[in-house]
Amino acid sequence: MKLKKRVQNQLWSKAREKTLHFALIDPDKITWGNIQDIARKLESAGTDAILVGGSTGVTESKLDKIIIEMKKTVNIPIILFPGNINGISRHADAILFMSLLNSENPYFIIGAQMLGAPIILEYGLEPIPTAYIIIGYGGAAGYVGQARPVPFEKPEIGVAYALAAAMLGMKFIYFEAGSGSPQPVPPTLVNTTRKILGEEAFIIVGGGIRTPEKALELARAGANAIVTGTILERDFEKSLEIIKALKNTTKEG
Ligand code: 1GP
Repeated sequence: MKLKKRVQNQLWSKAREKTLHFALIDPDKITWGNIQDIARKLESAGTDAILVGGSTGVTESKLDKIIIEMKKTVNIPIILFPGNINGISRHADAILFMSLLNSENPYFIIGAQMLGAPIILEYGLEPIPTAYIIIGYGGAAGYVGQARPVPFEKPEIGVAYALAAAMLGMKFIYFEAGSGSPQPVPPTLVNTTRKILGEEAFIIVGGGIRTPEKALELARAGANAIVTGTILERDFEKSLEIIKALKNTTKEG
């Protein structure tokens, strides 16, 4: 078995230059206009990948439809962001193959992965091994995933999860405050994780990021990629501002 690595390699190499932006599209929440037009605007503003997925209301046929449409117009990778095994589409470029480390239910730590792995292999999708750690608010992902969220004011517990993930060989670490969270994850969580794990970790941060200032603060703390979802649905122009702000981040040294 030889698993693909093309998307991961592309993300690592782009992340050496700047902090990336991932636009999250929830198939259950798209109410706005033309999906092709949206994807084209996101790509031309500078987003680096489109994540597709959500915690509720996702079906494979909805995913297929959205992804086929977007692929007609954009070249950036389209990466699945599954909440369960119904979040797999053969048309995507890759899938965040996540383990929800702080779930209280082993199904979300390894059960869904066991069910999904043969399907991913059959579809020839690239799995991106990702530790998913839910912090604070949690939102639908926290509720559905039966997480015991790490308190916002206890970032050291989040760091310990990231450290355990690294020791288990996971390179991608996703700190999730939950979609629509009143606040993003604390920058100190990102900063401390970066200090301990160094450049070996690809840190993704999402949940509650709705302004360029917050996105830049987390970028400065050491995030490799910033995910925004809700702001795309609520204020599309604002989401383009976030993307453009991140486009101008450059790595020191
Ligand atoms: C949710 O991290 C993502 O899984 C994005 O969160 O919808 O708050 O941008 P928002």
